[in-house]
Amino acid sequence: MSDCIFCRIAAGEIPAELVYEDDLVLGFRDLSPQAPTHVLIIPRKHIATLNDLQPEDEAIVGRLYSAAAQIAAREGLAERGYRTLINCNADGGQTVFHLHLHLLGGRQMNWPPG
Ligand code: DGP
Repeated sequence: MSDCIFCRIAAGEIPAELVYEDDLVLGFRDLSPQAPTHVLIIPRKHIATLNDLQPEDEAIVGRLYSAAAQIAAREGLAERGYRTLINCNADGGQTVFHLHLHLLGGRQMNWPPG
């Protein structure tokens, strides 16, 4: 989608600091990091929210998580731990309507989240 900022990052039209790329997903550093490591992992395919997932997208969701684990290992977070999360719609705090998995690490995470 031409008016989607994450589609434009995936297309290379907007710069981002890429940390991971494969045939289904890519990972790049968040513009406004909330932790020492804050990476967004997105599908190449435009899926607006978690509500819009179709049965045929299940492989993409699996890949989002396996990419997150690989990035966490590369960033030295695996043993200490890290958090992954997907915000959905207004109450979930979603601001960019292209599905993305947040990977946060490098500090102690709080629970419950805000
Ligand atoms: P969410 O609130 O879950 O929709 O998270 C959207 C995240 O996207 C937020 O942490 C800031 C980040 N973000 C927004 N625009 C850009 C951008 O142009 N580049 C990058 N790298 N991150 C962005």
